[in-house]
Amino acid sequence: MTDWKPTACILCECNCGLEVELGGADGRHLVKLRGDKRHPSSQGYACEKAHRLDHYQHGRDRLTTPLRRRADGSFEAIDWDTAIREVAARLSTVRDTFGGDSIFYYGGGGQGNHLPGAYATATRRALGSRWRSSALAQEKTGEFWVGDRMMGVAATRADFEHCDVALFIGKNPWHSHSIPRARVTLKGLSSDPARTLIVIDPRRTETAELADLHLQVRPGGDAWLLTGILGVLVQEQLTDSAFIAAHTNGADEVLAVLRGVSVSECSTRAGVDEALVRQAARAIGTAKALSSFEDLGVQMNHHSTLVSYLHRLIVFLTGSLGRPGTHAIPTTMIPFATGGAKYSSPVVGARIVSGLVPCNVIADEILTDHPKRYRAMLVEAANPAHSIADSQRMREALSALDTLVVIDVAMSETARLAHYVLPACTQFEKAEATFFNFDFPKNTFHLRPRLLEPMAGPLPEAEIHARLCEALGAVTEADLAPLRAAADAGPEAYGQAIAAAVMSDPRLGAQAPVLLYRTMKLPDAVKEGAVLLGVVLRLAMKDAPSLARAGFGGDDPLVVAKALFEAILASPSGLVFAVDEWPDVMARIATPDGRLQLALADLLEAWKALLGGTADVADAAFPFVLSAGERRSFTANTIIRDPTWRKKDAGGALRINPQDAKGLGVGAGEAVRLTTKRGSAVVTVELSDTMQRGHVALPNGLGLSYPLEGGDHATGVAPNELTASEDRDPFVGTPWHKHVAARVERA
Ligand SMILES: Nc1nc2c(c(=O)[nH]1)N[C@H]1C(S)=C(S)[C@@H](COP(=O)(O)OP(=O)(O)OC[C@H]3O[C@@H](n4cnc5c(=O)[nH]c(N)nc54)[C@H](O)[C@@H]3O)O[C@H]1N2
Ligand SMILES: Nc1nc2c(c(=O)[nH]1)N[C@H]1C(S)=C(S)[C@@H](COP(=O)(O)OP(=O)(O)OC[C@H]3O[C@@H](n4cnc5c(=O)[nH]c(N)nc54)[C@H](O)[C@@H]3O)O[C@H]1N2
Ligand code: SF4
Ligand SMILES: [Mo]
Repeated sequence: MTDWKPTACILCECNCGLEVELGGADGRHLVKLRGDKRHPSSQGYACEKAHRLDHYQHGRDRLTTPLRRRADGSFEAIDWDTAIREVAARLSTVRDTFGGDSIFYYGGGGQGNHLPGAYATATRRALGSRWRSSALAQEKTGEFWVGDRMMGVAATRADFEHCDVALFIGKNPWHSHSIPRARVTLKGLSSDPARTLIVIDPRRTETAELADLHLQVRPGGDAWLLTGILGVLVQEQLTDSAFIAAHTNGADEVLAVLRGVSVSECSTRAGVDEALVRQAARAIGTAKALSSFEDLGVQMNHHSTLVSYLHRLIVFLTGSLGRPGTHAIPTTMIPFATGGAKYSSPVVGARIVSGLVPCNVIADEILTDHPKRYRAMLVEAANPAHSIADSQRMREALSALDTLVVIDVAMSETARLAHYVLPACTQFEKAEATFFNFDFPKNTFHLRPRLLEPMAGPLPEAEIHARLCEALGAVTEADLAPLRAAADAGPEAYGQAIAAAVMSDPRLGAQAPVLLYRTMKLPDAVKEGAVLLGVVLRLAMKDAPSLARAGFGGDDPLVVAKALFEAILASPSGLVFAVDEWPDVMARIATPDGRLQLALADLLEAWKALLGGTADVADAAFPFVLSAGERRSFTANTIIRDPTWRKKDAGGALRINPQDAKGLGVGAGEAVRLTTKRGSAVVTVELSDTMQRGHVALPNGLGLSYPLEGGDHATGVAPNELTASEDRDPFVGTPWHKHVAARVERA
């Protein structure tokens, strides 16, 4: 009999529920894995990557002890007391000398772990740290900014299960997922003659292979293509005029532009046959229910924020919001995307969306003598030395800091540059959860109990932050003692005591995560879930009707929060925490007058400038367009560092069209030199007729140093050795990783 234990996959934001059998010599290996049918969102689904998770748990470069950098750059092991004392002392010295806002926080969670970010709020507040960022500021901030201004809400999600027309723009969900049970949903769309799957991608991706209509856009041509589609919608009267009249402002200005565009010219500039553009636009315009999703292919590309705006126009002009099969605004566990851009970064004045400094300006905010520069940095569950554009410059910036502290499970590229490295338990050695569930009308949440006892050395982030806050003097034993006493008296007394403490004293309010973690009585397997009590209390105050429909009703938010919290603890395979109704969506539009704002002056101006401008001319020295960082079968950012986990494409080949390869005189598996204005690398090629001519693609997450036989060894190319930080969106600073001018030569 197999002893299946519930957990979740940590390799993409779907976090499919898994069941795992432990085994191996020490009983700590993840030997058998399968999808967990009881998980309310994934329902037993899992892709091929999940089966290889033992490579994460047993990485050879796992950190087992705190490390301190020596003067010669090497590391020495230190004990936890020394590490916490010295880190707290160094960071508080930076705070006292230059102000807490010179301490920058980066990360807080990857694809499977968002509890660290919740605990880190206590440390950040103890330090007075204000500025922060994460990978979201190199992908989603353009979409959030546009969403916030048009809807008063950063983002929507789409109901691909029930739509009759599905549109993916720069998104390959066959591999990258991001929607529950992606392959099941895609196959359902593809096999049903009554439904239409439309894919906009320069490459004939696995998703495009399933599509009814593949619009094989010229790389970077999406603004033209979406304009062409919008032009057909307006010129052929396929818009939803009743919806436009009832719910939008500013339509006239947008429609005036679209009445004047030449669909034929747009199609030419986009590199797509005009008949196909018209066919796709008609399918979109006559859809009963349109669902759409834009992702990195456009969000990390030229005109990215403009494209997010044009995409929103397609959704709103067709009235594809607030009905089954269209777009929705789900109830989320935390409001992690706020959208608004009310202030700008302290050194270069970059627009800050959702509270996140654009990743591409971080180096500029450090490498300067500006008095407001960042002097120290706390990096947690992220690898910015590898994942942010221009690795060379990021390394220079990270090395220029007074203090760099990295909390990670493994010796990452960023940890190698740190003054202190603090080892964290893996995501199977502690309770974990993410805040990336956006399903509608039912949304789910999954607190996974720990699967394995922690090993000696690493600590959960909750414990690390608690110790740091204690060492900083932000939480004292005198604060904790009464709460412990209340916990002894029972849950009622505890709830009242903690609520009274955090509401009466702002200092304690700031330390709520630590107070909860230190004093709540919880089983060891879910101890790190303590912070969720505060999270669900906020939810109970904000989204009571949605919680009530999921079975967590009541007039007193404290009682509702307690019931939901207990249900979370008692649901090791996840639970439905919110049930919405479609009419809720329109009621959630949070613009001042409750209407969708279609005319955004700055984006309209950029759009008109594009339409009136001449075509870009490629630099003859760099005739190829490189997409640096494609999602493939065995890529998962830098979560799994061991290259042997990759069952396919072990070396991370450069994909190139066979005709282009022939022109260069290179054959399959041969090496080429790939050069951009920023760097150069040698890489083997994979000939693929899925690539259009002139377009080449490198996978993401490769080029990691890893101890193999004969010493540290990097497999494949680290994509950001080839990207430049100035290549970014003019509005929100998102990088153009998918559109890097490159040269390919025989090596
Ligand atoms: N297997 C796997 N899955 C993952 C991840 C992973 O590392 N590996 N990472 C997760 C994360 S963090 C994210 S953000 C998502 C990202 O998910 P996706 O955005 O789907 O991932 P990418 O493969 O980077 O880019 C998508 C597509 O953009 C296309 N593209 C390139 N240039 C253009 C262009 O000019 N126009 C258009 N329209 N398309 C273009 C590429 O051909 C590619 O098919 O994936 C998540 N899922
Ligand atoms: N050129 C190019 N660059 C890109 C992209 C691209 O397409 N092209 N994609 C971008 C995107 S969309 C994203 S999301 C980012 C991803 O890049 P990052 O946000 O930097 O994150 P990851 O690569 O996921 O790194 C996760 C880190 O967390 C560590 N880790 C794993 N588990 C735990 C844990 O439990 N606790 C702690 N403390 N650490 C843990 C891992 O060892 C690893 O060092 O990359 C971005 N960079
Ligand atoms: S990689 Fe994503 S889709 Fe695949 S099993 Fe893991 S969470 Fe699910
Ligand atoms: Mo991402």
